[in-house]
Amino acid sequence: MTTFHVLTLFPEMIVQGLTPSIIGRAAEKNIIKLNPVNIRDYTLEKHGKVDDTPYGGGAGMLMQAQPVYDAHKAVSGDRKLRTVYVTPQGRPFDQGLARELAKEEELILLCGHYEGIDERVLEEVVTDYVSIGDYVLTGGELAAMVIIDAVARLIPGVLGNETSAQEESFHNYLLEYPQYSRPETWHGKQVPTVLLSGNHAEIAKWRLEQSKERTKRVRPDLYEHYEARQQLIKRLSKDKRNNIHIMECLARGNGEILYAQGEDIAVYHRESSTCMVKASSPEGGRRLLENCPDNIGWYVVSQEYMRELLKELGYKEFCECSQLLYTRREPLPVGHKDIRKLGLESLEYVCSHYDKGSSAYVRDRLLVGVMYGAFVENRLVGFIGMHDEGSLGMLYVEESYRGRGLAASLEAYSVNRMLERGVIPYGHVIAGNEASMKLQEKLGFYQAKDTFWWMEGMAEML
Ligand code: 4FN
Repeated sequence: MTTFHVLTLFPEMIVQGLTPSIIGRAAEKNIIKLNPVNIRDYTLEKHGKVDDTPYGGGAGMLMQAQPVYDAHKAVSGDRKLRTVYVTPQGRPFDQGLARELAKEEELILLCGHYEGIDERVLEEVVTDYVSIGDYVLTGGELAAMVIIDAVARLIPGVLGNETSAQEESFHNYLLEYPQYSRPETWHGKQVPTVLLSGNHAEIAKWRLEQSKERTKRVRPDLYEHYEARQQLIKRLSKDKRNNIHIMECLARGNGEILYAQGEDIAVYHRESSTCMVKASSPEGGRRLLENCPDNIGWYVVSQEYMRELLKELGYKEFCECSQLLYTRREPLPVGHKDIRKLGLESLEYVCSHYDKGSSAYVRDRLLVGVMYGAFVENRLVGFIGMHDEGSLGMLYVEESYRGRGLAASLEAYSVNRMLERGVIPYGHVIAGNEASMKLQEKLGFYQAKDTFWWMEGMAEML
């Protein structure tokens, strides 16, 4: 459970601001915890004073170091917790930083008042300086609440399975298209006819055009990134089978271009700390790696020399695999009828049959709502899931239920769900798993020519 500690002079503001919202409901359900801490409770001054005038003169008052330090100590003890000071002098808050903060088990947010806080205590307790934008506020509480709202909704389970934040990331960093609801005519204004046509392809096309037009007009900075990603996708599509993992990462809107020089390309999927790399030569590959941050948890490479270069950097070969993709648009027939989306109640079952990931990872996949199970006589006997970076995997069917097409049904079922969301299903099959290769072939997946390697960083890189 993620805990948000908020050090503030106005704890009731945090409570009242967040309790009625979805975030408050998640706290009620113990998915997250809100812990507002009143800094004033920690002052050693007998009248409860927490502020004083600044040395060197100037207008207003400053929050003193002692109460802030002791409030922080009371929360953190001897632990080194990530501590965010919300301040106009901070790094601009954005969705990327929200995703990063959502990975923490515990966060401390420190809110300033008056003219701010004595610099000396900031030096000792703060790990991150974060700003929500350029305007003058009377206190940091609203900024802290903005951050909590944006971070908490990314925590699996906060929004519930149906509207998971993961699925929304398919927005691709474009602004929303205009939306309409009943009535069809209001103030003489007609709902655009295409939306009444029932033609889903036409509707999707219209919405994308509207999104692009709006983004280009009001946020040219966002649009530029979108265009760069689209262009790279187009270049990669010349060798779709070998590049689909990179293309899908970009197309789903959560791939960051770290490097793109000619045929040397590195795309980073931050949530899973996975960097997908395509190099055209050892020299190009070396230059590419020099331009990647050194704390990347995983690399996916498809050249032997890249594998070797990464070994030199301390990465270990995690697995060798083939890449497979499903390029058709038609859904696959699903033979087995009882396939259901799995929730947390299946955590133990999945963990006991899936040894490639931690139980925290499986829990996350279940909460995000991307795991499906096959049931026989109401008993779970196998499962499949989508990995955090977007590939299909974690396929398992109990020994005594094999040979009756359950694996094919599970995979067909998840392929169909992915097609509904407009993404191209692809996956990695570990070298030597002939049974899985046969299944992929039977379902109509194509195999990429290259061999792929997942390279794992050392634990201390993460
Ligand atoms: N604000 C600016 C320049 C100088 C001061 C401020 C200002 C609250 C304690 C900080 C403001 C804006 C975004 C925290 C603004 C934020 C705050 C934030 C904030 C009282 C001192 C103060 C940016 C206009 C040039 C007051 C601008 N994100 N001082 O607002 O805490 O997190």
